[in-house]
Amino acid sequence: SILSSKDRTAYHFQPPKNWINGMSGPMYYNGIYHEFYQYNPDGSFNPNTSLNIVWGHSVSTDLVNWITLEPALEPDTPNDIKGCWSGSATIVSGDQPVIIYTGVIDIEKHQVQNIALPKNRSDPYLREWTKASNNPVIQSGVPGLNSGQFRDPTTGWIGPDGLWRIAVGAQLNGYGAALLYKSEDFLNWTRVDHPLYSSNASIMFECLDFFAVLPGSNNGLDMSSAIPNGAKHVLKMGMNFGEDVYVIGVYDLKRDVFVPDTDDSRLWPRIDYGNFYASKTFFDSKHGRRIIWAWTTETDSSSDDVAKGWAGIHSFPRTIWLDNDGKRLLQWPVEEIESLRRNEINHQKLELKKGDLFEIKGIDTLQADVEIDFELTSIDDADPFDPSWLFDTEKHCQEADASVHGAIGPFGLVILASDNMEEHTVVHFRVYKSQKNYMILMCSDLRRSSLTPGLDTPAYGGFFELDLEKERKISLRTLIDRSAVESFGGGGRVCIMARVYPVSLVDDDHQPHMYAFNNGSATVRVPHLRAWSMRTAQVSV
Ligand code: DQQ
Repeated sequence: SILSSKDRTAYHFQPPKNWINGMSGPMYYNGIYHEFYQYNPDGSFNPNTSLNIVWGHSVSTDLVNWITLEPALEPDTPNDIKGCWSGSATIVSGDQPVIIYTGVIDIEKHQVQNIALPKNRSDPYLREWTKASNNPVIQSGVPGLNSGQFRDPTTGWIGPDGLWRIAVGAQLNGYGAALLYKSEDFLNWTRVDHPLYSSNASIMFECLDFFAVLPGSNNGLDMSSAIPNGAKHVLKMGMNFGEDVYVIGVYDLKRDVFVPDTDDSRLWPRIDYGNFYASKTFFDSKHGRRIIWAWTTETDSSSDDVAKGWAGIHSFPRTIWLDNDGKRLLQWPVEEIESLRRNEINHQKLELKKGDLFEIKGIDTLQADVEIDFELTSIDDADPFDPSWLFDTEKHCQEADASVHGAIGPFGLVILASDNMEEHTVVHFRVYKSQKNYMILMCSDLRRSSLTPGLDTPAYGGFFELDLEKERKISLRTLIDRSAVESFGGGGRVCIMARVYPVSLVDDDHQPHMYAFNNGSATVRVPHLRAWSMRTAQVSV
């Protein structure tokens, strides 16, 4: 794959060098966005053996351009000597940022929770953090709790009793649990005798997140303040050490428990159906929105990563909110990304018959933002949908690639394509008729994305529901950023982040091709197609 620095992404977050993994404590405070991240100061390899993970720290005023600072937390006390693992930031009483994070205390990786406070709150970049004298503020010591699986405390939230609460991911009696703790001062914590939620759907919950949402409103809610009536709550869990799944439900304030709308974990949607894990949200009080972003791994070899000197990026920050029907979260790149757009191209009223390819020219096809609407000419002969397909969405994208004709679809984008199409990545839709509505399958198929052997090149997939009787339009937005392809289907109902390493892109003056295509029997119209070149952001100044 590409070993030169050329394949650094142009506008996705990554530090100047070395390995990063999950998010930690993202927050907005006093005009500055803070990105903290799991960072390996020793190189671009996975630190799970070196056990020397620090909290890398970068700051921004626009979520697009970032300044790299010195690490905020380093393993330098008995309470975190073997790693400063993930955690969260909470703005307490309106102006006091507090970090609560997991410390690894020995080579067996036993975990405790610690507090850190800014050394000097008048430093706009909050460069230095002081660890609380009463650390560890939370220890395992619970019957049935595996103290090696006890981490990633959430941002705190206030209950009607004025007490702070946080949840800590754990393995309790062999299964995933969100353990609940309460505090008056955010410094001294006591455990609540029951979990906020637990489930046998996973043996552990990593990187928990718990936040309130209002159906149909894309304004975020601040968990440091009282939550309006009618709000739903979302519990996000890192399941089976690799999938960020979310559950919409009700937070029962009296019993202090989370009650999911559905307990069937096979129906719990993923935040993103691609390479996206250890995500965190935070409330952005500047714009009144909730923002989510996640860790996206490399999918080339670890020797490639050592050679190129960096490994791991973060997805582009997305606004996240609850759909009108209260059944799905929607996500969309924060609008600040549009500051990177230049030389727009625009096509209207295209028509794509079966087998048609429409080449999209005139933009930088290596660093692009593409928005395309597909309008269906007919929906009557859609293939039938089987609800069991929801239990393994990737299978359907693997079984039927873009060459397999369906009644309606596949149609979508072919991107990062070499001249002879030997290398290409496909993002496409297929339309199915279900009992009471239409189900759309979105695939991001990486199987032909690179000629380099040994890469992880799946065909990611996710379903979303659309009422095509009301509107026969399916939208797609794809952010192309060299080795990152981030797609948003149906206005953000399904999101798929992916990594690709096409070798034909090594010589930069060679622009890959981009096409809109239709391989379904039914003709598809494209009322709007807009695309932009994307400038390179100042990501690690
Ligand atoms: N990575 C962190 C943990 C978290 C895991 C350690 C998620 O805190 O559970 O780097 O990938």
